[in-house]
Amino acid sequence: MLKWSRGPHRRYNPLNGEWVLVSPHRNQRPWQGQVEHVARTDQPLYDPECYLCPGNARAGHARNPSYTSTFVFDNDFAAMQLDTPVVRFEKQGLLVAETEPGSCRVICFSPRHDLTVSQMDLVALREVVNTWVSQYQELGAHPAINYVEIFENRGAMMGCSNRHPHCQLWANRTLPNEPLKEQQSQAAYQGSKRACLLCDYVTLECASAERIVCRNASFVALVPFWAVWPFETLVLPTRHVTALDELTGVARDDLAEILKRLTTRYDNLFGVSFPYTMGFHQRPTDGQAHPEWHLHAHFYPPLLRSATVRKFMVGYEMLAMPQRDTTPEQAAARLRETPESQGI
Ligand code: H2U
Ligand code: ZN
Repeated sequence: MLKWSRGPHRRYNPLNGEWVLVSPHRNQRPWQGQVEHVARTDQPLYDPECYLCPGNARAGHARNPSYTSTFVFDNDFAAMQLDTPVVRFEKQGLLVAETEPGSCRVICFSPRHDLTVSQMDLVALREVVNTWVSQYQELGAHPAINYVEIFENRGAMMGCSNRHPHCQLWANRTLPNEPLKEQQSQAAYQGSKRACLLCDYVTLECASAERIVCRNASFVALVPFWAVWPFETLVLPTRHVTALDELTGVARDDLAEILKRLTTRYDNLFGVSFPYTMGFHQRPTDGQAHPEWHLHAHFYPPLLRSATVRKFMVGYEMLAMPQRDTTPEQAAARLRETPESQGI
């Protein structure tokens, strides 16, 4: 990849079929744009104003129980409702709409208000993994639900409304756009090569190690060859697993472990509680086997070159294609150099 580390080029994302423009020579340009504030601030263990802390009031008349581990509730402002009847509207193929039944939940990771994934212990994180598995199974079993999206927004700049460690789950009837693109790519690859796209990709990446950040017995975290966000990573099981429910007990422990290690590296990279959006992509819950699907998590952190410079998808990126300056190889090397120990 040596000559590719200097000149402008584009890279193909085989998972979603899209291209990204890579311009390594632009890395040194001056920045006079907005400066973000993402300092690490001390949080109380319990915040009486927090709508996710145990025992506190939420919107409407709901009140959280005095939970001691994870806690799941139906989102009080759910974007979809399970009992929505399916109705379609169409005019000349130009005006098309469909009702969308679905369910939205919030999963609190811990009763502690002050923690982040990077700061939680492995026993507590394993409980989060267990909750993800059981929620995926429970909602996925509902006849109206064909896809379960589990995602976490972390930090105000990613639109997260609350510092309490939590994620969201949106489950609905149709495949959302991003999983749909990945479904089509993985099915096409499986059809033509009789192999799993991401199994083959993991094998390629592990052979070169250039973009690997860290790994354990069941998972690898890497900066994908086609990364768009500056420190974007992909967390993948190294053996073929279509969804969270197929992970063995050991692999569930290993998922908790690699998430802690990766998020600690993120925090240490810029010396702040690192903002990001992360989420899982996995087998649709439409009752089909979907052997083409390979479970993975995407991490999309917005920070660019320092803790205060943020990437926005605007201009050329909105109108033409995404672009990045730092190569995925440089980003992987920086993440690899960053220690995994707490409080650096
Ligand atoms: P974010 O931090 O990612 O915005 O998620 C918080 C969610 O919590 C958000 O979807 C919900 C919001 O609708 N919420 C409740 O369900 N009840 C409340 O009392 C406040 C917020
Ligand atoms: Zn709280």
